[in-house]
Amino acid sequence: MKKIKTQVGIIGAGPAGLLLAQMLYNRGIESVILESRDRAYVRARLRAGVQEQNTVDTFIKEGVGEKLQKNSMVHKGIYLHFNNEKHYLNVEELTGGKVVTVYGQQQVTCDMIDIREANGLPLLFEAKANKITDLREKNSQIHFTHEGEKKVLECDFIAGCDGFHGISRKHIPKKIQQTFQRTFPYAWFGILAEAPPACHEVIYAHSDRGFALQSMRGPNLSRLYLQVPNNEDINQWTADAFFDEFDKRVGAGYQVNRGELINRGLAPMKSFVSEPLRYGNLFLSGDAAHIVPPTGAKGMNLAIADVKILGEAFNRYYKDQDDDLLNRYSEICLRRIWKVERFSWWCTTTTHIAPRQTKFDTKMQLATLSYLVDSKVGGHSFAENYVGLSFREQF
Ligand code: FAS
Ligand code: PHB
Repeated sequence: MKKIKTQVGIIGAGPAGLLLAQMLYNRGIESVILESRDRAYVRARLRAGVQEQNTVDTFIKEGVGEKLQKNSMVHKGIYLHFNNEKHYLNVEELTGGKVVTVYGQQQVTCDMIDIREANGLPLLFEAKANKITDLREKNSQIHFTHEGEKKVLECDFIAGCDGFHGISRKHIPKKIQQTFQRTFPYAWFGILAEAPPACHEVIYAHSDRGFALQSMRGPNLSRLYLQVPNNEDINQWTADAFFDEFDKRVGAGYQVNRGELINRGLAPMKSFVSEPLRYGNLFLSGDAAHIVPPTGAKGMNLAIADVKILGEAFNRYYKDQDDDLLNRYSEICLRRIWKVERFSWWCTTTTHIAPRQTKFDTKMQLATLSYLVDSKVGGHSFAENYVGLSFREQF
């Protein structure tokens, strides 16, 4: 069986795996990325849109932010629509200058793939990791299938960046693993429409008909979401039915710009955390370790925050033979992960209408939203989470 060796074996070419590989390359550490899907599939995935300042700064610092700097949109605030009113939360003012950036996960994924391949670095597509062994030995092994052959990647460390449905989390022994989860009784029906967004910044809309969100992927691309039941048949919807419903939910005089639907998808909503993030030579990052409902725009940002710490931990190990940050990796990440899980859960339960929700529940949601817009403290609390919490230590 063919065996290849490297220092860090990375499972998954999503934002976590690709950024980690770039960070290691910048610090002279070898890695190989194994990605089960083909190149076209990975490059076509839409997903996240809003990036925290920490995420943008990290992409730029690691040399993958050039196109982001040219083509992204900076947002200084958000709109909250409720009770058929529209309110602006000036996030920049509330946080003393911090903003968010809209640049799709798809775009940043393609940028990192292009740079990885331009540098001639190993990124194996259609390479499915099947098993991980020897996690408590000096060298660990990833057993994978590639080009119809069974192969082994031998490495010092393994980064499980293989997302929620990957294999790496399953290699943490049940006797030390704890998982926590909540599945929400609704999902997001998301579309991409060839039409300029009617509002230049993101709109979060609470309505008795359900939640709606207006975002974008460029000056002429609207990214729109509607809360729907988990089992919604999204193919039954015509474009006009979607746009009509969207206008009703956003309200306050808003009129969506209509255009051709070029993508539609149904995203389930779940909160999930698996502790710890490490077992022996295996380190989990991103969706492999945690999932948040997309309402707070945190999924990819949390993945990047994990990797920023893991990349620095590997750097200190190989450069200074210092394994302290590797040993503290799980504890440091979980401290931030749980705060972001809370924010994402709170954003979701405050803005979405649950089945059998009572009138009192709805009044509590409206009072919370009203508090955000009427109170500087309430607005600041939302804003500091939205732009991205700072780390307790600097990395
Ligand atoms: P990813 O899931 O992106 O990447 C994991 C990679 O590992 C995949 O490419 C997968 O093919 C690969 N893999 C899996 N098993 C493997 C194996 N055995 N061998 C090799 N490779 C393997 N976040 C937001 O902030 N806003 C949003 O609007 C939003 N919308 C989303 C919609 C959907 C449908 C989904 C699923 C997620 C969404 N997210 C959103 C969250 C999303 O952006 C994730 O947080 C982000 O992709 C996490 O990145 P990674 O941890 O790299 O995992
Ligand atoms: C998106 O653009 O996909 C997006 C924006 C804001 C969110 C969630 C998703 O809160």
